[in-house]
Amino acid sequence: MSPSQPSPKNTTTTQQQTIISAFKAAQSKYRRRPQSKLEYESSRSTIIDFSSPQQLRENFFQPISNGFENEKPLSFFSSEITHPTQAFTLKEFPGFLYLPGALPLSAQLELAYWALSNYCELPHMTNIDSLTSDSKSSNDSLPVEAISMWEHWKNEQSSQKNTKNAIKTKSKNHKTNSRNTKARPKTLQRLSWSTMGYHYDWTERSYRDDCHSTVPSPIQTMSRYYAQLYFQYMTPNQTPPPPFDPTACILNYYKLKSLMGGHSDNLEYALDKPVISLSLGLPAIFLLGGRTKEDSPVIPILIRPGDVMFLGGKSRLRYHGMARVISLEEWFQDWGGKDINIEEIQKEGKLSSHAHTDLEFVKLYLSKHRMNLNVRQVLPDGVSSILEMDVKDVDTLEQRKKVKRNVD
Ligand SMILES: O=C(O)CCC(=O)C(=O)O
Repeated sequence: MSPSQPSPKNTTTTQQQTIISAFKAAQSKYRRRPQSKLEYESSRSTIIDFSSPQQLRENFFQPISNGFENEKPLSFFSSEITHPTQAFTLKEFPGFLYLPGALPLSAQLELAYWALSNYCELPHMTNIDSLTSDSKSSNDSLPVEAISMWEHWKNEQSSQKNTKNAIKTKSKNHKTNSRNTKARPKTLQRLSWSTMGYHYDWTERSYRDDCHSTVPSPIQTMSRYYAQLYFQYMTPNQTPPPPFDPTACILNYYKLKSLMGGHSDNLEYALDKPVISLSLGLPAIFLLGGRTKEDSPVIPILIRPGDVMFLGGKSRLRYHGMARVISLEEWFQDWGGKDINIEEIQKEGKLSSHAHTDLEFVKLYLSKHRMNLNVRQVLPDGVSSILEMDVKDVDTLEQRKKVKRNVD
């Protein structure tokens, strides 16, 4: 799925009665920012916050431990990822695993830097590339981007900071240019997703053998590490833990008003492997439901930056989506969010030199956006092409196509 702006309600009307799916109802409820202190308190008490021990309801949460604390940390650029100190499952949702704050701040900043400067550029595909290629036939004058979206955005931010007049002139020129040439530059403002590895075909809702780039090796290494942790927690008797081949990765870039409609990640063929999801930047209210959009309960979860979540096992195909991105102001005021202390990060020296130089800009972007990176294994172990899979697995494919139609 890709982040989108709000759309009209998807409802079914029968004899003057409006039926809204359980998922849609939860989405409407949690999309709204509470308007009063009372409303806020009552909404907050229903949202699961894995970082807030007073909110953990015994019958719901299951803290799990595997005594990994002393294992060797994973090197991630100049940063280090250590074993998480806390892990939770939800009793009613077997196969679901949540590691609050697993990704240290330096690794979050490093990942955000690469997500902005590299993982949204060719050969990876973005929402903008797909729009651009659609419109290419009707508009040959589309500009070839000379600089990356990241460089462009940084330049823009610097000039906005330096002179107000410059902004006015620039945006005036920009408007005139846009009108004259119909050119819509590839900018971070328009970016909502990027795919690495198997590129997801959003129209066909499928992966294709002939359409992929290489998943960057830091993402491969990190997701293999987390997949191993997942299996160690969830199936501790299985030694060694099953392999995980990170062959598809979707990076979502959310603006404050973005949401993600309910869906099930049902297009991969390796459904015995979890989807690994890492979040950066602004927090959000994530919704986790049942096998279809009609199923209850639909659980709202507060996802904080640095949290790592897994949908695997019996929860692999659960319906899920993202109701609301929480603003920085609300995050600091109501949820105990803390400002990123740049000096402290710099002193730690745990960022690659590239990310270090751009730290202020990464922080600025993260103060207004959320990013979510989710990694999947597309094909079962030992299978090397989708073609092979389709022939072998026609029934499953047919079933999947049926399931697809359930998606909002
Ligand atoms: O942003 C999120 O947390 C969810 C992303 C997601 O569900 C997806 O990309 O399929």
